[in-house]
Amino acid sequence: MRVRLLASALGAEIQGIDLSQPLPASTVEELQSAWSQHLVLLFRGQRLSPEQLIRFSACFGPLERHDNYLGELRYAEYPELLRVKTTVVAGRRVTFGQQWHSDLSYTLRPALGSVLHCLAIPDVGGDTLFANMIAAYDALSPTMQRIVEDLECVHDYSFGKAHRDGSPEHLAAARQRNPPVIQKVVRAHPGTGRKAIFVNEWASSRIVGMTNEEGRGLIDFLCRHSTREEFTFRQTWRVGDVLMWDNRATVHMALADYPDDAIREMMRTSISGEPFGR
Ligand code: AKG
Repeated sequence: MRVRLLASALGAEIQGIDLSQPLPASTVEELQSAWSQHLVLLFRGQRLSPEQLIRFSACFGPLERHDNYLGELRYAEYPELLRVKTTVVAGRRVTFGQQWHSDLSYTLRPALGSVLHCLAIPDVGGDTLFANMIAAYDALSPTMQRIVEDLECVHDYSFGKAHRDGSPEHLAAARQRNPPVIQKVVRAHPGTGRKAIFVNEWASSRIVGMTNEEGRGLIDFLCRHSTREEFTFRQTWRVGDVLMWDNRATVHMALADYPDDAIREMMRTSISGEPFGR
């Protein structure tokens, strides 16, 4: 197995592994360790069936069943799989994940990580950005680190742009399925003990115990700060890519910069995480 860095902040390509085959425990251990270190791992040139993607993902923990998602985003036979594709919400085109976010941060069990397999990608555009929230935490001043250390933040699924811009009925249904939850603003990565900012543009709506003006000021600063260019890696997709990200210490965003009629489709699994909110 060879490891090639993809950016200075995070991301590594792993070469020499065929993910369609069952992996020996020693390889899974090596991947775990590379994943903790680089947070995003990319495998090129894979052609996985749904079963193979599920088997590979399950090497890293139990998988989510995506009950929150409906209709065309689901595979009837595979509850562990999500179809990540462009949809229309209330008459508007929505690229799945087009705001910075961390998967399932709006639940009490945010995902440990997710694995995306590229099936179709537009000729132009459709990249995904990732940001390293550990590097972003480390770059805060000691005074700001002390300020955010014990803060808690409300994460609200319906806060996301796709829902806010939808119809009132759509917003009400999203809110009913996902009541807001409270998460710590700083969390330690269980693999390395390093602290990460856990706030994102999609779901972080307010800081517990602060006025809206104070809290929004802080959330907006943390979101802007943590997605500064030097903390990011940009994935330009090829069909057959498999990419896994650590959701506890990164945020990501799909870019909606491709033509309206282009097809962009991925198959995703998410690995269940431990509760760490309140
Ligand atoms: C997600 O699966 O959470 C996404 O944000 C999708 C990312 C992508 O399609 O590039």
